[in-house]
Amino acid sequence: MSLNTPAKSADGRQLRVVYGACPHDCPDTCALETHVDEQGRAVRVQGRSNHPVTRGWLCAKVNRYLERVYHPERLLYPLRRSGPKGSGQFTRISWDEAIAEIAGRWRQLADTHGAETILPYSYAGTLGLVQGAVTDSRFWNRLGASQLERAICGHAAEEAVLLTVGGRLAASPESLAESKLILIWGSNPASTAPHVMPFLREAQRNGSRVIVIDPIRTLTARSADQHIQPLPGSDAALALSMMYVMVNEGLHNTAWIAEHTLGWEQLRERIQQYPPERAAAITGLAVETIVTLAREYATTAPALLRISDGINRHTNGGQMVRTLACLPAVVGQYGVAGGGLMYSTSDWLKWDRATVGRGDDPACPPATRSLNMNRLGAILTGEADPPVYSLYVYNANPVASTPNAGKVVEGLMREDLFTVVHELFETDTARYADIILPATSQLEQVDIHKPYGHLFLQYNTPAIEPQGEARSNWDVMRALAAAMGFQESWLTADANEIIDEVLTTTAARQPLLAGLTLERFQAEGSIPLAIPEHERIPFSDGKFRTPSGKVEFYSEQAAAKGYDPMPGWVPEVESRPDPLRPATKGEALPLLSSAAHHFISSTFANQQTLMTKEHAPTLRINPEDAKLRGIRSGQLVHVSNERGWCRLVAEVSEVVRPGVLATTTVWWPKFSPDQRNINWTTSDRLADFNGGSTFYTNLVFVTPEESSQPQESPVGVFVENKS
Ligand SMILES: Nc1nc2c(c(=O)[nH]1)N[C@H]1C(S)=C(S)[C@@H](COP(=O)(O)OP(=O)(O)OC[C@H]3O[C@@H](n4cnc5c(=O)[nH]c(N)nc54)[C@H](O)[C@@H]3O)O[C@H]1N2
Ligand SMILES: Nc1nc2c(c(=O)[nH]1)N[C@H]1C(S)=C(S)[C@@H](COP(=O)(O)OP(=O)(O)OC[C@H]3O[C@@H](n4cnc5c(=O)[nH]c(N)nc54)[C@H](O)[C@@H]3O)O[C@H]1N2
Ligand code: SF4
Ligand SMILES: [Mo]
Repeated sequence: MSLNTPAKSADGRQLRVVYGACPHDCPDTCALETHVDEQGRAVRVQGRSNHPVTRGWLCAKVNRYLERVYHPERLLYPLRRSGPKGSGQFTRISWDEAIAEIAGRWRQLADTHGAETILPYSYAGTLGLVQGAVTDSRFWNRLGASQLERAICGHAAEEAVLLTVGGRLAASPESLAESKLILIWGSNPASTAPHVMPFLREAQRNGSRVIVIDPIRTLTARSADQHIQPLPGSDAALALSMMYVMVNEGLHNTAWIAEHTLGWEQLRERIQQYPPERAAAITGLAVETIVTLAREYATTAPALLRISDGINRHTNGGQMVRTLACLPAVVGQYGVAGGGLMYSTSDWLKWDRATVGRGDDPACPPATRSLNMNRLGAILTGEADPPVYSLYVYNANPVASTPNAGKVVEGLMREDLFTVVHELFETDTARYADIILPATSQLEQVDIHKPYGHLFLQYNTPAIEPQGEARSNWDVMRALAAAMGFQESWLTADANEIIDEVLTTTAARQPLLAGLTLERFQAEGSIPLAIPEHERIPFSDGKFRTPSGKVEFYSEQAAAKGYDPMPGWVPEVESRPDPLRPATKGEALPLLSSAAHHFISSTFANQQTLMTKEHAPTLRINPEDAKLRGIRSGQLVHVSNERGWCRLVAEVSEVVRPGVLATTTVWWPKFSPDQRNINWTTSDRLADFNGGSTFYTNLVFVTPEESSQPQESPVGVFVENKS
């Protein structure tokens, strides 16, 4: 085991300090240090103090990382199902037995039905290069398994940004200090990117105003200078109307638009359809609010627009984000220090794709079909042809986290489906497995992490030995490759060899990696990308990565994909026809199920301390709507639509406006009432762009449970069901 620093004394004990990276799906990608005692036990995980974004502290979740690593319910050995599917009955087996059984089943499937009847399903358990991207591709390409269209999170937003400016480039959050106006639009960094918050506070101290635009009064909204609360799914209309005000008051940046954009005349026409009176009727905001916001945004510089993926999870999410991405161009704020769009830093560096996946290697069969992960339930219950006969799940918990989860369970119950789940815990998904494999935590594995919220790469040195017989994702791939008789060196290489190779091939065409070697990462842990000072503000050279080299208001690429080539607003597929009319008692209302402060998707939602802090799977409902339905705080409510139902604990609250509902996700079904969560109601319909998810386009009926009394401590609801 390699170590980053020699023995160091703390608390009177000799502790080793090991540098690492937070592996979770969070833009902060914190630099970690783990303190390990003489017995090889990790005693502390903390943020590295010399990292300019981590700055020595971790979030409420990862502060509790050791509870996760040493959790009494960690899976320690491979298991084989010994009872009916879903019964949770398993018997311990050896790794050799497990690998031989999986390889045997897959060989048989490949021979009889073709390898594309095998589907790997994974997402955000870890964002590491090796335990994520390489594991997601190499072995599966060699096998010829079905590809997974990884569209559950930000697919529509990514495409929207690419169509408009051609690259996901943003400045590092340190740059917020230079902004004079910051619009945080459909994003909740206080919970989902907490290391942005000190920079936001600094900006406020420097005189910047922070405006949050979110249907929910989130933690971020509460600390802002102004909170604007539009109806969900209406934001494209709001943005177009802001442009209307700017254009009609001459506040737009004509010179910049002329030089750097394509399709302004068409956009002008579109804008004229959105006078503030019309936008007010769509968004539920006052005309005055829209006009003032437009004027402030157009006349304050630098003005930064921050978005994240939350806002894209609607049936009109792609167009919503595309319209927002046009706003900075109308006021000429792209390329300005402290201005522009802060979405993601993902495209500063792209790992060399051919090395990561090896899909072009002659040993690999031709590329297979790609199945959209949002449709998992449908895929398993008849949509796929040929059917999927084996599902291999890792880095994901689909029974908790996919839309229309009831359908996923239905699929997992199929007797002719052979399911393998590689996990740290017996999640609701693992319960339906035929074979469960134990996975390592981040303290037990090697990896390197590319952030999407700042500009440092982080290497992760293992701090402790694997718990029990746990193995990393990649080590399982290597074992499966060997069992399948695949002998390519790129399937036998270990994690460090792969990192070395990917760094080398990527550096050959990416000057940003100059001098960033494996050895340096092993010694230093965290290293900034070598971006020259004058290139640190994206698009400051006026060059956009679109086909025209300009900001594309009009996008030929969008047209070719069958989308509206111009930004625009359409109502969500599920929406109240007249959202300003007070809702009647029996009417379905839109429900947002956004990120919980103490979980990351369903990760951490089995740690008692964090579950207790998160309180309960609640339904936030405005006092007006609650009164009409006879709902009191603490009472169980029945939440349903044609897809399914679940029960939540009511929280009557003004954090939502009348006619809008909210809950936080993702609670484990098995720790929820009736062993089901909100994803029994969410839709597996795809977004307007790129096959994206639509969790937040979800109309539900809410009724109080007749027999349910308000509970002092709703936490009991899930603890009771803990099995
Ligand atoms: N604590 C915590 N951190 C996380 C996660 C987590 O689950 N918990 N998840 C991680 C992952 S996977 C992701 S993708 C990111 C997500 O990070 P965010 O995008 O910040 O999180 P969300 O909660 O999905 O959405 C942000 C906000 O968008 C708002 N929103 C939804 N629809 C609309 C709309 O139509 N209009 C407007 N204006 N606002 C809207 C929601 O009310 C919500 O407050 O966070 C990452 N970090
Ligand atoms: N209703 C609703 N549902 C949502 C969302 C929402 O906002 N609302 N958000 C959606 C979003 S943005 C996302 S990104 C998805 C995320 O969906 P998923 O990617 O399924 O994320 P999690 O549910 O956190 O499950 C990740 C699992 O990976 C496991 N894991 C962690 N590290 C490793 C490892 O190294 N190896 C292996 N084998 N396993 C590991 C964890 O224990 C955990 O159980 O959820 C989506 N679901
Ligand atoms: S989840 Fe985000 S904020 Fe928390 S430690 Fe990881 S990277 Fe940092
Ligand atoms: Mo996500």
